[in-house]
Amino acid sequence: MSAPPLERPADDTALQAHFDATVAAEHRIEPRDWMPEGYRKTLIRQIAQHAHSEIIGMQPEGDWLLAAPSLRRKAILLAKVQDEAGHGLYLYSAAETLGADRADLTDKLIEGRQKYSSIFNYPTLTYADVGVIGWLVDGAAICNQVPLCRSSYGPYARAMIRVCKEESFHQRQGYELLMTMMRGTDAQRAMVQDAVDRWWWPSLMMFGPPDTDSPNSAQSMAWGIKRHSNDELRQRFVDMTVPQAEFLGVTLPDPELSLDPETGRYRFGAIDWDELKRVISGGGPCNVERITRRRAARDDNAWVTEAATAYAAKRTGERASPQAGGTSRLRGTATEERNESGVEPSSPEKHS
Ligand code: BYC
Repeated sequence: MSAPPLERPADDTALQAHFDATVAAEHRIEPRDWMPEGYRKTLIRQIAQHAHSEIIGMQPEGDWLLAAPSLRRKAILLAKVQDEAGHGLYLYSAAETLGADRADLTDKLIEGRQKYSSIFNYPTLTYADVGVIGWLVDGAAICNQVPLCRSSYGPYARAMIRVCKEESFHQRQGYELLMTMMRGTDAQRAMVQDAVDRWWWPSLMMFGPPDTDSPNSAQSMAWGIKRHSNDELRQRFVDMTVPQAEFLGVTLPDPELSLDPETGRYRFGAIDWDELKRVISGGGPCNVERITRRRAARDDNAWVTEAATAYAAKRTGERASPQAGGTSRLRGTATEERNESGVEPSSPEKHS
């Protein structure tokens, strides 16, 4: 819920006070509302990174689409990878409500001026990796993103609700795939264990640096953008995942993992923060490959963007002058859809 807008123009102090009160009351900041410049910039930074992660995140699993072991597995994986594309699109749209330009964000990603999640710089070596990404990577994403459904910025929070529903399906399909493989042959069980060994530590790094070394957390939490610290979310993920690993029958590659009887939470070993820094700054096993492919997708498909932009401009012109000839069928279709649903045909609400 958004706080009622100010009734008359106010100076910056009054606007800041209204913003602070809105955040403190757990109401939502909406695109029309005044917001501090730092809040806008932080949101664009985080939402853009999040969107880039979804789009780059299609690559490691997408590599297996042509080699899925059955038609059923292929259909599931195709649906998942398409979902990630959809998540990227909601998130770029949310960033646009803050004044960002989608093409500019993509350029910044490709030029290394914006980040994407470290986790997608690791290779997918066997089909067990598809299952482990669903279980661990989407599991970590759920831990991180469910609290973002309560983020103070309305468009981001609302996008997260749908994203989390789909991530939940992603996690389940991953776990179901792993359960199937664990009931299979020794070779299949070994593949699962090998994938768990390779993805466990990178999954813990997804939550970001430790709280003591996280420059953005304090301000983001004060603004209600982030709801929990990196370490708290990482701990929740470990607590959630250890019993799932036991049920699956795999060993998590951490000899220090043990239940603390006093807190009921799991203690775990030291994370290699140098590895996270290296991967974030371009030195992971697949950074070059991921960005090269993203650049090729942008350049090879520029004609689609140009055609879509020209078509959208044409439609806008038609709406502005309804007497223009030759397009009544398209206009009529749009009007009928709007009348039936009460929203614009292109509005995401229509499909939710
Ligand atoms: N990787 O001050 P901190 C998915 C950066 S995709 C790379 O703690 P913050 C899926 C951080 O950006 C979902 N960079 O930052 C898709 C900052 O750099 P800048 C991905 C990282 O923002 C396909 C610096 O390190 N999820 O689920 O307070 C298939 C200092 O960090 C990482 C999201 O994007 C990292 N792991 O907190 C399957 C969630 N960690 O920007 C699945 C939304 C830190 O100052 N994002 N950095 O240059 C967030 O919740 C927060 O941005 C983070 C970082 C927790 C990631």
